Amino acid sequence: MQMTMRWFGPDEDKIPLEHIRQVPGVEGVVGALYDVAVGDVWPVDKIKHMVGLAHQAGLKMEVIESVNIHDDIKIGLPSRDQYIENYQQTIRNLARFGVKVICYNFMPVFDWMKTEMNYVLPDGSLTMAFEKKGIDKSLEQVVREVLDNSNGFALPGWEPERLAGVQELFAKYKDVDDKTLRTNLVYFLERVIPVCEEVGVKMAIHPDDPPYSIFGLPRVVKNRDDLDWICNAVDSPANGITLCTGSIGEDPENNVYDILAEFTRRKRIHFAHVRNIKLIKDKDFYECAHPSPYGSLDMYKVMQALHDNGFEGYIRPDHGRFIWGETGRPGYGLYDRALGVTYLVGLWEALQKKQH
Ligand SMILES: [Mn+2]
Repeated sequence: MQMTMRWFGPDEDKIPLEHIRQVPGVEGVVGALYDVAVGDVWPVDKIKHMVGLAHQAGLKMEVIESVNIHDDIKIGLPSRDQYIENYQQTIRNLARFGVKVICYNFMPVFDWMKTEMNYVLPDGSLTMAFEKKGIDKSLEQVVREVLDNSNGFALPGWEPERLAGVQELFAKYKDVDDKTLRTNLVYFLERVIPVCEEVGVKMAIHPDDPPYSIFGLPRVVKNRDDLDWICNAVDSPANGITLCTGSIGEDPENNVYDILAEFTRRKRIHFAHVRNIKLIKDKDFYECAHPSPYGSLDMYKVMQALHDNGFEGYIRPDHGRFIWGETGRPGYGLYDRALGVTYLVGLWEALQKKQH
């Protein structure tokens, strides 16, 4: 297990690497380039600079989150071949600098969806929440509310330029149902997984957030059977999963612990996002503090499923609340994520010592 934290780069993240380095248990940061357009090749010099900054701070950078997939690949347009070629080159470029895992998702239009970016908890801390009534409005309004409440920070996967034409983007997906989206995912994987095998990189698909259809959009990474289907569709260790306990747990039908255990055993979980959520009613939820008593997930059982099945991948606390007066990019303050890290590292230590 290697504990990491997400870092948005020197221009995009107000948290310095030096502070992340001081969080006990953290060995590496999960990076990404935010000044490269989706679909373009990530240039070698930019990768070199970013990885170099992590190394200078005494941190590894072996995971990238995310190299986003161009909409044309998800829709299946003829232009996808050029974008896939670019993606292959990005994989090769990242491998040169020691990157081992690439996290990505295959969700149409939205990378994730929350309806409250600054939801106030009884203790005064702020968090993100999803309530169905919050998406019962026009697409433009939903997009505007998320972007307007980001506290001035760019949000991963929510490029304002791309979402400015949200209606046009939706129109492009009108003929894409679950079946077509699956076919397009396999088309993509069949072309990138051989490159990954060649250069020693593993792809890790993130589950849909939330793991059910919203706005009538297709969804293909929702549950155990979807993950099983993806692993078998291109049967290679390089074709793996970013298991996000929060996203998978947003559907109470999903048994998070069984899914973690099965795919860890099958050696397909290369990266784990470990966070707790509190389900309120009818799948509405908010992101709570990490410890089990605060949420709907038993975090001991989460870590146990990884530990007891031989997990060897990377972990990060997914999101954190804003506490102690901190402000910043929603979900990505330093303090609460650091508390999450130490809690998860503590659970891991207990599991290891119990075994001996
Ligand atoms: Mn996640």
